[in-house]
Amino acid sequence: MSFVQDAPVLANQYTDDRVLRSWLERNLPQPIRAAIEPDLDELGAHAARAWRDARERSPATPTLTRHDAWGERVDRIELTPAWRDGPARAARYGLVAAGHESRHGAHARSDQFARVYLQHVASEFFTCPLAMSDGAASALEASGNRSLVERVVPRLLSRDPATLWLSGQWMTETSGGSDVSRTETVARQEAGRWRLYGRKWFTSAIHADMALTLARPGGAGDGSAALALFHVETRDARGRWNGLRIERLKDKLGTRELPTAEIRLDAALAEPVAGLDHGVRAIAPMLNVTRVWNAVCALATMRRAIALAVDYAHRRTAFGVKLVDQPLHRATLAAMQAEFEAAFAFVFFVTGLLGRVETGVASDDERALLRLATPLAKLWTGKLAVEITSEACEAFGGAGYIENTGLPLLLRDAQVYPIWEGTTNVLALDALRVVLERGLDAPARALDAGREPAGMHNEAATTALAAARAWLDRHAGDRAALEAGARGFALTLARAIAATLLARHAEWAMRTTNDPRPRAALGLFVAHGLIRLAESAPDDALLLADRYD
Ligand code: MFK
Repeated sequence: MSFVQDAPVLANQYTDDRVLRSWLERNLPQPIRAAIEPDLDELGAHAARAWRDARERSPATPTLTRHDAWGERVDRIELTPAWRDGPARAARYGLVAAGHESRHGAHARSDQFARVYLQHVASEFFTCPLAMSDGAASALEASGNRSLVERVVPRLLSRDPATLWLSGQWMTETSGGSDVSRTETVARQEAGRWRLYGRKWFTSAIHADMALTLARPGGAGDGSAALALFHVETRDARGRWNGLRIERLKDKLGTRELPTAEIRLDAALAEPVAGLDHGVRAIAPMLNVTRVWNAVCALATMRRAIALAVDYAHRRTAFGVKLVDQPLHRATLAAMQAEFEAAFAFVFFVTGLLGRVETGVASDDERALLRLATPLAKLWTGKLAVEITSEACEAFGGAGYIENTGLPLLLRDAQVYPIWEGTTNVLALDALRVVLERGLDAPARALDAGREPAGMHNEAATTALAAARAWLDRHAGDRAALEAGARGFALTLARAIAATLLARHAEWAMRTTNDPRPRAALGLFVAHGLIRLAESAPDDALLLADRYD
């Protein structure tokens, strides 16, 4: 009989994840850990089961039925099995609620995002509507609109699937994904009520109960300051769509379980959230929360890819030895793990910071660090998830290119992280703007606070931060050069911050548990280089082609 290769196996993704466990041990007080550990253990076991069961199942996608048998327009969406379970699991584990509840104080966000990190891949991106619901709750709370907060937020934060609401975030139109200032949707006041007219081009999770969306009140001028933020409930009291039609579901590279739709708004009843202008400012708290989700979910995908590749390396033999004993393969896996551990240290630090800011215990410096660190975490981890899932597919050879191994899915899904919630370049420009307006001193002070000596690796981070500052000074006043180099600048800041945080964790791990692995990860991460600064703008001639003359 010919040889049959063992498939990779996932262990319980909580008990098997030393990086998560060690971070929680250092950063969460023991009583909180004890309280949440049973849930984390269940989520980790579910992740392992879901991976095993997925092997037996062909991938499912949602379907849209536009008309019923008699021709009536119904726009009915059938969700996939994991999505039908989504609300119950979200409510049971408080995947949104835990981040807003007071019992764990400033640790609420870290508790929540540990849950999200464990549930994300198994949820088949049900985390997307959860992220938007979480962001909507934050934006509504920040808006000061008491009646909306009282009516809607308890539903978004519900721990009962019967009352849980999901939210969408409808920003993108054909005229602009990054540049929402060209939004064409208009809001008109008719018989004292606001109604929306227009087309939204990407609406993730259209089956949600509500959405926050941007529209231009009739008579308002051009540009983004004239946009207003509206709350829309997607269905009326009888369960019919509220003035919206689903034109089609999107045919996407990945996240195929997600019902992403093009919709037409035709007299959709809506309610202004925070006045009739400055809608981008009003939705910004939502963006910042969903960007943290994006970073956490990108990390979860990296962790899944590495866990599978490492398990396989222990099962697969080539040239007479296990892959894990092949020096180059081993080095490749270690390099992936090192980048992942640094990203983990950064992203979970951000979750802690978000919790501190939201519960009012953060200093002004910490607020400044959170504003900068959020786009940095999102942009870096989005790119890294694509790199690591691509490398993981390769670690399986041809099997990594075969659909029903479940491996290509990781790569296709990962490609969404750098795109949605702001592309890498949009976020790099956001980070640059924050630094130009507010400087780097306050974030650097916040990062330094509580610093433990961590030897030469902290020196590498300090050198990288100094190089980033010098780059800023060198290009001061040269807008084009600053923008052209914004991505390298942002990546340098992200890597320097990550090295600082991982160094701190590595010191702790050695001191308290004699665990050398975080230090080894740090050494490799630093060896990959922290500085990504681009010293000169690309030559304009590179992009010239005769047909553009
Ligand atoms: C599994 C994980 C799931 C994650 C969820 C996935 C769901 C996917 C759904 C989507 O992808 S929805 C589409 C998301 N779209 C974007 O993220 C848009 C990307 N584009 C940007 O972020 C642009 O930079 C932006 C739209 C914000 C630019 O708009 P404008 O019109 O040029 O506004 P401007 O002048 O930059 O900002 C307006 C105000 O908002 C300013 O404040 P002031 O009015 O007080 O001056 C800004 O400071 C403020 N602002 C902008 N971004 C902010 C912010 N404030 C705080 N934080 C921010 N991030």
